[in-house]
Amino acid sequence: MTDVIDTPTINPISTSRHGDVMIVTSNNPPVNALGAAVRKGLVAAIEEADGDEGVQAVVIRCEGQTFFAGADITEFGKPPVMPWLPTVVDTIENCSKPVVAAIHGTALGGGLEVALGCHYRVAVKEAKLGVPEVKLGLLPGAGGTQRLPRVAGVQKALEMVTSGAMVSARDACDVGLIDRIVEGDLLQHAVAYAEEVRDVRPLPKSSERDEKLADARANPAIFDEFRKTNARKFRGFEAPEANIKAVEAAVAKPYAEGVIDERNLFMGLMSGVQSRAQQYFFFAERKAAKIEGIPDDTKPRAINKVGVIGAGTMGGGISMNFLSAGIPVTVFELNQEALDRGTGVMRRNYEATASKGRMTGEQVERAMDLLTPTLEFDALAGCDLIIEAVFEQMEVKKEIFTRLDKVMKPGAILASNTSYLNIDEIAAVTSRPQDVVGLHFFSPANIMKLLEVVRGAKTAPDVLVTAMQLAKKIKKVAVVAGVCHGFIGNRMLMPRQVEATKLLLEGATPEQIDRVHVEFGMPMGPFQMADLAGVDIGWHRDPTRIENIRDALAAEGRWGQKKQAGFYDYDDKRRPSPSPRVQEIIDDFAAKQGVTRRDISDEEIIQRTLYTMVNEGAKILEEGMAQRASDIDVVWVYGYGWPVYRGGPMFWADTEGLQKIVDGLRAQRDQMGSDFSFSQLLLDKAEKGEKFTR
Ligand code: 3H9
Repeated sequence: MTDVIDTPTINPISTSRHGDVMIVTSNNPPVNALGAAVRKGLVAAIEEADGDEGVQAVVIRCEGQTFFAGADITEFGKPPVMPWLPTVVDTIENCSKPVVAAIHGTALGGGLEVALGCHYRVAVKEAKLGVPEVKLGLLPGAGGTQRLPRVAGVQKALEMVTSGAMVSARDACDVGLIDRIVEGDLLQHAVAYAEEVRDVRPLPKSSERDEKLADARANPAIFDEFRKTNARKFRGFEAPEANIKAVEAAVAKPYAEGVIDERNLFMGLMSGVQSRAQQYFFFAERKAAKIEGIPDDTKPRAINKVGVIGAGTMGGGISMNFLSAGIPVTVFELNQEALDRGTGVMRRNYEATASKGRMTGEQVERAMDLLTPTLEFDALAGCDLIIEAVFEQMEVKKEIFTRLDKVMKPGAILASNTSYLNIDEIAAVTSRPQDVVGLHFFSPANIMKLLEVVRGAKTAPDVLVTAMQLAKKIKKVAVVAGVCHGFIGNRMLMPRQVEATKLLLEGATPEQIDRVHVEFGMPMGPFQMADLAGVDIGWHRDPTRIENIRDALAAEGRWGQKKQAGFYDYDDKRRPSPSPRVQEIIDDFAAKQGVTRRDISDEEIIQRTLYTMVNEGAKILEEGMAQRASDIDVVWVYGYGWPVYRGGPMFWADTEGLQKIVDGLRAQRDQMGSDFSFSQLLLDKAEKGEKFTR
């Protein structure tokens, strides 16, 4: 590795004086990432303060929306530019004058490490602090894993480094991460604080403290307990374990040795495919919000009131998103019983959240107060956005949209939560197709982060912009999809299901196929998913028409978990076990179709189920149904739990090698008689040695 000495032209770091306090200000929009110029400027500023007798203390602060949001992720993978962040943090800590961090917005990753290098930290009460490196497949690599446990304690540090979650200024203050919370003018308070501590010597250095390590030194078993408690959460990820090891080193070794372990662990993660996948995904998620072909200055429509048609599982979950964001919702149902049931479920869901301490009773009431249940269709008229969430039947949807067209005020957005149906056909029954859009929420809609925004042929640009901005407001990640059967996510699910079912006939069991998917990192396999969603979903409801295994199960009432029988048998606690009856059904079909059963390898299961998905993803891309390959990955990570450390199906395809995928698919088609068509884009890219993602 060669070091590059950078000579930035614009210095984002400026200094000024307030009496004998030097104020060091970073102005590096949008998030004050600690890029090379910032790092260089910080070191220069500290050296200036050190060398100037007129300076008695230093305040480090940031302009704009936030304190430093961490290392500049766009620099990762490029040749390192001096000075390194660890050097910057050490320089700050070794300053001969007290340095105070003045924190607003978020102090994240390297940003929090800079704050930990400072001798004191003051923050506004709205500030949040965290070390989200684990979400990028990394660890805090600028001394953070060594200083954090010394300042906040080992248990808190373990929680923070392995979850990446932010803590509030109040919590941070409670554990000693923040010295003072201030209200009003942050800079003024920080300068006053600096004046108070200007003569304190020796200066408190995070790296030299070890009183908070004592408990863990006396009881090193806490690390294995922590691993055990969180084993499920960390399954498949490399970074949490490396983070734990680094904190373990902080406890077991002197600081100078601990940082060497930290560096080695950091470099190990950085060179691995998981962190590459997770960094890729960080940008994929942000790119998804950008809509191609729409002018940047397109203004969103105001959404102050939302209407939801249907108070069932979907409608209720959708409503909760808006209520939680403080947006009033009118929910419509056909009869009082359904309405009461729906509102009851919403209240119980909120109360369950409150009982886990994630909401206060007051917040529950505030959310529920924003809900207006109604049996009057006309009561929806004043809403700015209507989301229809009734059954997946085109005729029903058309009828609703015809009524909406008559009732709704001009400019209202009319959305359907359909998961498969043609938005253009629905829009065509209205006189305002430009106002119609698909908003496909994923179940449970109040929890799942994904929102597919389905762009109809006539959907107006400002409707799309509104949908994307609203998604952010209700804490969803939105991806634009084109009109096609199943849009992005469900469309790719179909070939996977077809292939998984064929594998059953050829000799695999539901247990084997599901296990292979879970080992791959999915939260559940295709048959566990079918049992959870309902084997009867999409069933033609004619018990005499048995054309496949699913029909046979549905005809026998094996509708999945809800009936305690589906692809698995379930006990009273919904614990699954392999079903002899299902095996009989599979054997019967295999015999009827003359399929010779054989041993199926785990590798074959991965190839056949996932390669066909990739092929479908490539078709979606070539047809323009997704704007970019990374959008497909966002859909799969947030909508179906694809393991983020594998980036998403398209990123994974690139790591697998597109030629290998094409060869695998060819073998599948020739030997197994699989009857899919190839994506030309996949064939072309494989031939040219290209990738879907960068
Ligand atoms: C680290 O620190 C490693 C060290 O421990 C060790 C080093 C040796 N770099 O999210 P937004 C961009 S690892 C570069 O939409 P928000 C982002 O791509 C780092 N760019 O805003 C977007 O660009 P665009 C640990 C970054 O208000 C724009 O800023 N830190 C970075 O919803 C706005 O972002 C993290 O992981 C970055 N670090 O949320 C923090 N961060 O406009 C990551 C953002 O072109 N950042 N950008 O699409 C965040 O969590 C959120 O951005 C934040 C603001 C909460 C700060």
